[in-house]
Formats: sequence, C-alpha cells, structure tokens
Amino acid sequence: MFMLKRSQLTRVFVLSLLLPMALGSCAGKKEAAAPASLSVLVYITGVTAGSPPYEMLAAGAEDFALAHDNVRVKIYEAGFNQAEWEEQLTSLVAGGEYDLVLGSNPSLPEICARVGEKFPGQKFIITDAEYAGNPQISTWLYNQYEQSFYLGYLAGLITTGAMEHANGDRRIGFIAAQEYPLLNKHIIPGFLEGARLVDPAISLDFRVIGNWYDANKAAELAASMIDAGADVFGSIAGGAAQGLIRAAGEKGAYVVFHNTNEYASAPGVIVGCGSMEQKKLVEEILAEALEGKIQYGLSRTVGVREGYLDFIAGDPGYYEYIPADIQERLKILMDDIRAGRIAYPVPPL
Ligand code: RBF
Repeated sequence: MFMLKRSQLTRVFVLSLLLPMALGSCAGKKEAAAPASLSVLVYITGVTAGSPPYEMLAAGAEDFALAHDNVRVKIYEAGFNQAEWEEQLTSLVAGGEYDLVLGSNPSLPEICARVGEKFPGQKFIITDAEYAGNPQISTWLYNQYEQSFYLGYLAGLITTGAMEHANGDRRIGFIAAQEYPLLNKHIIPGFLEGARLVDPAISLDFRVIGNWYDANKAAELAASMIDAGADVFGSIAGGAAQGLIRAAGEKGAYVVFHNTNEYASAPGVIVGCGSMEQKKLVEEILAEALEGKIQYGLSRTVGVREGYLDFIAGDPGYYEYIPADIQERLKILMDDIRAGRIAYPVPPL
C-alpha cells in the first residue's frame, strides 16, 4: 500500500473535482449524466387489471426492472376517484424517493405540472398524452385518430356487408367510459370518418357510461343501441367494456377493439383488434432514462408508421370470421398507412 502526503492528497482531491467538470464541458451540455440507478413510480390512473394500456405499462416497467439490477419500480394504483389523483401523487413524490414518475393518461400532464411546481426536481414521463414546454415533463402521444380510423373503416365494412348480424341499417355504435379531449377530438372523429370512407351514409350512436368499471351499465347501453340498429361497436371503457362484449354476444352484434389482442375472449364477437406497443415504448423510455437521455419539455407522436400501432390480422379470431373481401380492403388501407402512402395525422387537441 502506498501513502500520499497531505499536499499530494489535496492535489488529487482538487483534480478529482476538476476532471469530471472538464470532461463534462467537453461532452457538451446536451446530455445529462447517466444516473447510476433509477427509482420509478408507475402511477396507474385507475386500476391495472382490465385496462390494457395500464397492464402494458406495468408489465413494461416490471420487466425492465427485472432485467436491470439498478432499477427499482413501484406500481401504484390510484383508483377511480379522479378528484384524489393530484393529492395522492403529491404525497407520493413528497419524500423525493423517485427519480421518475411514469404514467399513461391524457389527463396526467396537467396534474404533474401542478405537482411539479411544488417539487422542482421531480421528473414525469407520460405516454398517451401530449404536453410540451414544461422542463419537468416528457410525453409520448399515440396517434389514436389513426387507430380509430382503421378500426372504424372495418366497422364500416362490416355494417354495410353481409355478415350474419349486419342488419342493413348502416349504424355503428361507440361506448365510452367518459368524455375527454383525446376521445372527443381523436378517437370518435377517427372512428366515424373511417367508417364513412366506406359509406358516407353511416351514422354513429355514441353513448357514455360515466365511469371505467360499470360493466352492467355498458351492457344495458349496448343492448339498447343494438335494439336501435347498431350492429358493430367500438369502445374505450377499460374494464367496463366486458359488458359491451357480453351484450353483443347475447344479442348478436360485433365489436372492434382498440389497443390489444382480445379475439380469444369472445370469438365471433370481437372480430377486429388494434395493437398498441405500450410495453415496448415503456421499455425504450426507461432505457433512455437510465442513460440520462430523456428530453424533457418535448412531446412526440407515434403511430403505425413508427411501429407503435397496428391492426392484428394474423389471428383466427379475425381471419376465420371476417369475409375475404373485407379482409382484402382493410389490408389495402393498412398497407398504405404502413408504407406512408396515406397518413392520418392527429388533429389538434
Ligand atoms: N383507459 C383504460 O383503459 N382504463 C381506465 O381506467 C382509464 N381511465 C382514464 C381516466 C381518464 C381521466 C382519462 C382521460 C382516460 C382514461 N383512460 C383509461 C383512457 C386511456 O388513457 C386511453 O386514452 C385510452 O385507453 C385509449 O388508448
């Protein structure tokens, strides 16, 4: 073992302080240093089970933590009382325990902005949302106009087609848990415009449950909509969508499903499913965070062309129930979107 004199020690100490500063300035200011570890609060705005976007968010974060010893993830379910979310989040981050809050909900950035004012060091990353200009918040928006458009196109092909339950009324349905800007400006217009690409005479029966869990209410709404002529449904309703699926199965109607492969849960009823690569995106985001490369203050939009949304055609729940001519027409639309020959950019929120 060798010893250093006091003067040498001081020099080593000063050098050890200056060297990283010098290196840091050479590297430029753009990239923050990669953190040695990452502690993440996954803030689920509702409950995980039954809501595919949240299931994929939690799974992505948990798998990332399993693969990285220096990453810790805490999953917190905020529940359905939206009035409590801001206060809950405030007390969760108050201890400064988490480097990062990760969530997936279009209403979250505004809550995070208010919480962040009290804790200026706290960072927030939110998917399924658009919010730019806040140096504590980074967002990724899925192009849900686009996914709703091609699911609506399929609904239009079914309602005007010759499948068993298509009734000739040219009426499609949509059941939502609640109204919010992304639903009213992206999802509903995309669904209806996609259907009207097939036939401009198609009408939409749109109804709202009032919460994200009441499957019985969803079933009642669906039953009365089927009685009024709707024969194909879309929905954004979390766990409550199970009621729609039940009613459609009992009374004879079809469902197209956003974000996840649900074919096997109701063969012949759920006849078209979109996909959303939320798990992949979450793992990519956490990898960037661990490298210190997240750019805060920015929002990006991802869709089919970027590889984060698509339609699931390679499943028997689709190709064994949907007539070949409908499959062919949907394939042409999807190929055009995938190749960038046509694009459906998000309308302003
Ligand atoms: N989606 C779900 O699947 N389950 C939910 O419990 C849920 N709660 C939401 C609460 C609010 C206030 C908002 C604005 C959206 C909610 N969403 C929920 C919708 C979700 O974030 C997303 O927009 C849709 O699932 C479409 O991808």
